[in-house]
Amino acid sequence: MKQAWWKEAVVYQIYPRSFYDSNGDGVGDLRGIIQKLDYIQSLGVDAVWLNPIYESPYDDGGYDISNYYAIHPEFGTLTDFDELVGGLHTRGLRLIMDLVVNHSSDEHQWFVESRQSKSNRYRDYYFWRAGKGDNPPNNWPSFFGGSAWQKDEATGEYYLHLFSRKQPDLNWENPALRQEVAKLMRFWLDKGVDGLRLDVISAISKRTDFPDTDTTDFNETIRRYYANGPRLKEFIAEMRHQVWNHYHVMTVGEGPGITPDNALDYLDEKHGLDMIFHFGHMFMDQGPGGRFDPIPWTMAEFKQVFQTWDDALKNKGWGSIFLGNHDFARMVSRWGNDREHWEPSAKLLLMLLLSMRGTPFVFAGDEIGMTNTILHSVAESKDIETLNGWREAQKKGITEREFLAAANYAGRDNARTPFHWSAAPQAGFTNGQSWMSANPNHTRINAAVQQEDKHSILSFFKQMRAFRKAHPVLTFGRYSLIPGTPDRCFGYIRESAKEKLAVVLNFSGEPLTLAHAGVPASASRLLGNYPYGHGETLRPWEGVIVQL
Ligand code: TEU
Ligand code: CA
Repeated sequence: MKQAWWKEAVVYQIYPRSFYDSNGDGVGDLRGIIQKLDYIQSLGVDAVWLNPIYESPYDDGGYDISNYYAIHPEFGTLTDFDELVGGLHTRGLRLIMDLVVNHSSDEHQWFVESRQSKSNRYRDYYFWRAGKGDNPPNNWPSFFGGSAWQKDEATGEYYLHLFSRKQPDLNWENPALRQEVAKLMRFWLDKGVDGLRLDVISAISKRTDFPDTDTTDFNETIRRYYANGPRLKEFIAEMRHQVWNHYHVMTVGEGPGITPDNALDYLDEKHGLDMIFHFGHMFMDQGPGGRFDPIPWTMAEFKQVFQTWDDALKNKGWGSIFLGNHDFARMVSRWGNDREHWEPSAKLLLMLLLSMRGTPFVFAGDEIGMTNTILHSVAESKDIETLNGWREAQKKGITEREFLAAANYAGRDNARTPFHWSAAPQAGFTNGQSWMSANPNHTRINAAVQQEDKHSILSFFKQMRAFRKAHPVLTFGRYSLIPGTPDRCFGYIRESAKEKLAVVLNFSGEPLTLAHAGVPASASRLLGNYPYGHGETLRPWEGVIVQL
């Protein structure tokens, strides 16, 4: 297994709009990140992934880019960007940019032209099809509700948008478009960007005959119709050969629809991606209706996802490990216990994240145990997925109370509230009027109070990050689940020629013994998430790492 910086890195994901506002306009910005570089460095992380910062009408949190060569004015300027890159690099930190090239904004010049006429030179930068009578070209649903096709009056044809109507899908069949993408990638790589997180890269190759989906299970539709298209490997290889191989750039592809069986098709350090984000955990509690159709998840499934993906990638390719990001509920609320066991369960999840094989991606705020928020009405939501989801729910007679329960459990607003810097008003995120209300619990949960507490979640995160660095077995060692343990016990072995550790995590409020995981009580304990005491019995949400 070849060494590489991104295999040993811990990546810190920042949602710029909610991280820190330096100029009092209520919106996080690049200068705000620059002012927090010492905090970021103090975490012991190695790279920062920024969600999109390009010019955008912000219909979908910046994932609708209207100019790939400019910084969104609310976030700052290209000069600010260069200063941020310099600030990161002088601290030995790397920068991963989020690139959205499955679709653009409908306000991008290419689409403004494309929609004007069927003969416009940019017409084929997007997918245009005639309808079937008064119906769209096929029955594909959008991720954001309704049809994935929008009729455009100017030419009477429909254009494809897997996401919002303001996010028309780019036509990668068109070599001219692929050259445009290569060019914009080079622009950012020439500015010193060290990595690219490629948004929905699994969907860039379309089945251009656009067959109807034959299932109502949305994630099944993604897997069989939107992702894994006929030329996906070819398009990725073209970018690898034409662009990425000419830079020391890491590429991580966001891959909804990629499965353990086909992941290796896309992972290849010469012809493919370096890493992917898979969605084994993320879609586990989504019913056939997708995000707002939540179903219960089980620990058996949760553990199995790790096993399945480790089996898929252990000999070739490299995994990424994440339990939350800007698209999902806060991990301590979703997988832990953000009520009576908030602190130990937040630490336990960080212990899991940082003791798995693969590159951990930590979402800003999870290092201090930020929790889900509560929308009291759908109108409070800032997320098109939730707002559109409510529009669709109403058509099915679902009440606002029922929909809010699903949105407060699984909605993306949970992950996008301002970062909790302190107990000050608006969590110290801004001294203006924040674009999104801070979670009221910032008075209790914030970086300032945790910086001073050696037993805080923040302090534990730094300790755990240092522990991972001191024990390469956690990065490169073999992973094997300890079988036959009670569901609430997630125990696994990390093993190399030099070291063998057992990680035993009590995913419950019930006591557990090391014997449940087949670990001798005499095993020497190297690290735990409880500040005091330890012994044979693991307390609620207690995690330990022992030497075997
Ligand atoms: O998300 C793509 C996606 O497939 C899912 O990961 C995610 O659940 C999404 O919210 C739809 O439910 C990427 C970005 O991470 C997301 O923020 C964007 O909204 C989306 O692409 C479109 O660019
Ligand atoms: Ca600002």
